[in-house]
Amino acid sequence: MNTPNTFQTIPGQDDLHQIERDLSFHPCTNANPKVLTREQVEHFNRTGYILPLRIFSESEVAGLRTYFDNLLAKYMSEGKDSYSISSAHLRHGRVWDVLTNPRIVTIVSDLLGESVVAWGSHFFCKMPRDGKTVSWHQDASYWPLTPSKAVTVWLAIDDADRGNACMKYISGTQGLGHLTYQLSETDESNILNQTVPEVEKYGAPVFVELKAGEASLHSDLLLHGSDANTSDRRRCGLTLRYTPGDVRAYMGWHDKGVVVRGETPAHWNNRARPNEE
Ligand SMILES: O=C(O)CCC(=O)C(=O)O
Repeated sequence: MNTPNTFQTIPGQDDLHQIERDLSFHPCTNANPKVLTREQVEHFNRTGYILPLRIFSESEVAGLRTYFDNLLAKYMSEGKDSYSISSAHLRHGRVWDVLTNPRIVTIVSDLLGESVVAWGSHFFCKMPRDGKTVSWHQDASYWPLTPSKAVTVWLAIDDADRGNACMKYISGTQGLGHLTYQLSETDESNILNQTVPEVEKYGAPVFVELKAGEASLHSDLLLHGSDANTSDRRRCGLTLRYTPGDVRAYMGWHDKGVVVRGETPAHWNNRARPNEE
């Protein structure tokens, strides 16, 4: 069977509007997490995020960074930009390995349960002074998935801090349901296409400062974004997306799935590791 390796990063508004989605927050009910503490689980339920989590040592992440440097050079030599490496686990074995890494999967399973499908891997690589922003948004608003139970692990490939435009969250907004957004204006230089306006009314931003090899974890309903990188330092993060097996995917997205915990749910594909590094 031929399975696709490329998917639209940003599905069309008309297609999304045709899907009936439950976009409400589903708190984690796991009273006996294996690697997270109960306080971290409670923090996730209250704020919509957990950070920082050390995943890879400095030397491990240095190896991953060298791999990414080469991958990026290859994509750029083909005329693509530094945000274009998306659904990378379907083409690159090394990314599939990170997506399925047991250290990450055990953390995510503490939140999502004993049936978990990994389905997304996208490098958000802000080059020095590239001028691009990620406007305030909720991930679930973009995704043809229901119910909205996905979590993202944002793995720092480079150190990320306020100086080179780390991500920023607004705590607690995962509990507000699907927020009204507008389509982004061109002058926002948004990598995506939705903007939730007037976010100040929901609280002050939390800056997601991470050392390379650390990760943050956020709910698909948490408001987040990032400013333009005005520094001379690159800021790359690899987003890894996970969903419990009872979540339904539309627009063919079930085909991106890799089952990382439990049996293969009837609805999802379970993609094998690609040979290409
Ligand atoms: O890396 C960023 O600046 C934004 C990432 C993001 O929007 C996401 O993880 O959903």
